[in-house]
Amino acid sequence: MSTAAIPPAASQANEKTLSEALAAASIDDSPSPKNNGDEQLEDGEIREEEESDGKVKTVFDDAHNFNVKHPLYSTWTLFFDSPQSKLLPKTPSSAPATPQVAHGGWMEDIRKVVAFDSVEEFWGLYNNIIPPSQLPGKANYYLFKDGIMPAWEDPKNKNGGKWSIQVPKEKSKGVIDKMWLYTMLAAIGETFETPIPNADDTEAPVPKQSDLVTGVIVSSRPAFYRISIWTRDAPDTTLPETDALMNRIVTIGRHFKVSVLGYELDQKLVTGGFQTEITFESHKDSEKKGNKNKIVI
Ligand code: MGP
Repeated sequence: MSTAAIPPAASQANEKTLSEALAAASIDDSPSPKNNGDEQLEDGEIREEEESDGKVKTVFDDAHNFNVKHPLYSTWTLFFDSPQSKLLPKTPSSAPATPQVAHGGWMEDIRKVVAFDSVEEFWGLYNNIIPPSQLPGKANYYLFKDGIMPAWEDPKNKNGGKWSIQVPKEKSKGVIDKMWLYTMLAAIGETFETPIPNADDTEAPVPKQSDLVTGVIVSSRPAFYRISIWTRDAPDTTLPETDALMNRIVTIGRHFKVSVLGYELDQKLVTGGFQTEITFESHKDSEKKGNKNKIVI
């Protein structure tokens, strides 16, 4: 697909936003207090770091000097690329966290913006970056979990696949930002994951829910936007829904369609006269031209 010229205003805004986010990264990249070993938080527990005056300040009390953070279940990293970002000098924070993963140069122009592990940091980031509707013709935001690179080659992605929806650009400018926000919220809130049956019946420390989603992506292209949800496993598409993995993958797709994007389950997706579908394909299949091994909902 060809690369559209970036309007100067968008290009400047893009660069400014990226530098601001990178500046924020130098603060936010510090190791998470919940991982420093001496004090573990339970899931959903709120860390209260009292200041010397002993007062707890939430973000609602003081938008800048709050001392309570609401931890996310996982740490997430936002990455970005655009034709413009490829021209910016590389910085240490843009280096892949797992340089040992061979990705044929794919990661070289993808820049790490910031990692975060709390609700407050997420909103701080969200409020300071340009939304997808303002991105240039060819650009992507990648929001990925726990040091996973947004590349097929990452070990956590290589056996996986993606759900995706593509919507026409001009007709979707008014909705794409919300679609992306709700997708990110569903990801960081872990709402795509499903409970693992019988996990409560065993004493062994088994996970209580699946951990299938590795990341979410929004892509701006000259004619359309695309939102994708990457998973670490991909079922054989010929299997019935009674297969456990197939069932979990289909559940993610339905949750995306109905709860995140707000469509009816059996609704045909037509945006401005353009018919689209929500489809799942494995990364291995998506490399093949004209791949037919897709799940469609
Ligand atoms: P794309 O951007 O995901 O698809 O991949 P799109 O939007 O249909 O195409 P575009 O040309 O408009 O961007 C485009 C190309 O990037 C692929 O055909 C691959 O060559 C390369 N590519 C994409 N991804 C996600 C990867 C990846 O994870 N690893 C590697 N090595 N290459 C990738």
